[in-house]
Amino acid sequence: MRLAHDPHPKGYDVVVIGAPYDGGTSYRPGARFGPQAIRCESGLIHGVGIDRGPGVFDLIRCADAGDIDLTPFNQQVAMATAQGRLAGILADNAAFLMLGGDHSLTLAGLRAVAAQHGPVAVLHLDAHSDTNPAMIGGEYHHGTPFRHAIDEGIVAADHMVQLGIRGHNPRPDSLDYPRSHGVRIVTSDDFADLGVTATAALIRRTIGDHPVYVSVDIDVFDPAFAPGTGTPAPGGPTSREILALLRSVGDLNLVAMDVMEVSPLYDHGGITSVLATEVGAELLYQYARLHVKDKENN
Ligand SMILES: [Mn+2]
Repeated sequence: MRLAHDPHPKGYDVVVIGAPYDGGTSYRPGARFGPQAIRCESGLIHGVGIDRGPGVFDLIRCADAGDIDLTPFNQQVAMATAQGRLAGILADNAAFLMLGGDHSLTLAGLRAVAAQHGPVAVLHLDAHSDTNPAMIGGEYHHGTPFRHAIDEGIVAADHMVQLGIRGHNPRPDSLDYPRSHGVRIVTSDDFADLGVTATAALIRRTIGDHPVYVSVDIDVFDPAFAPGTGTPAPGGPTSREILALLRSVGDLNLVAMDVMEVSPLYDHGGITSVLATEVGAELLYQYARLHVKDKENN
């Protein structure tokens, strides 16, 4: 997005930061190359949208902090590094937008955010609930971050919405865990039935004014729109539907955002990275909308 590179950001509204890591991936690898592909395609974005008034970068201060220096050899070290770096960002700035990287790192993001804000509400857009138990000997992988977050008490599960869930699960009872903890699951079919407006209202009702972490797994989109990802799931929403829904999240109290699971190795013509950059831009717009509204109220 042509943002200035600032490796030691201080005083920004949102710091964009890459998390090049795919050690938690269970199927297709390559998400470690997500941040560089998203950045490459993000040159398209000027931060000024049609009929949207002032440009987003005229409303809020943003910087690109570069990538977190993540070892590919030790998952515990990588997780701790990510958490430390994101906590440092939050100590000196208002919010971050992390570009992944596989979804295991969202647990690091949630830990950093909870240390700052207490247990947070979550809006999680994904084909998968990511609340699985340990699998193939791995306790922490990209199918588990929200289970650990619930277990650790760092999210307010009864103010959590998972949207776009569909496809195949490792076990028949895979969704029992989140549902039994109060998580509101809106499947891909539910979303198609409800439509954008009613779904946005449901999200607003469930999350309320709680500080909220918005996590977007790019595989929430149908693979026709986002083939470049680790675990694609056919039968998902279109880019127009999800982007329309995201235009409502500025009604929420956003404190952190991420766009995860872009694997350029499986992409075609950069369409997944282009979409990821659009999602990131929309989240920045929504953060700006919230921020300007707050300024007007104060
Ligand atoms: Mn997923």
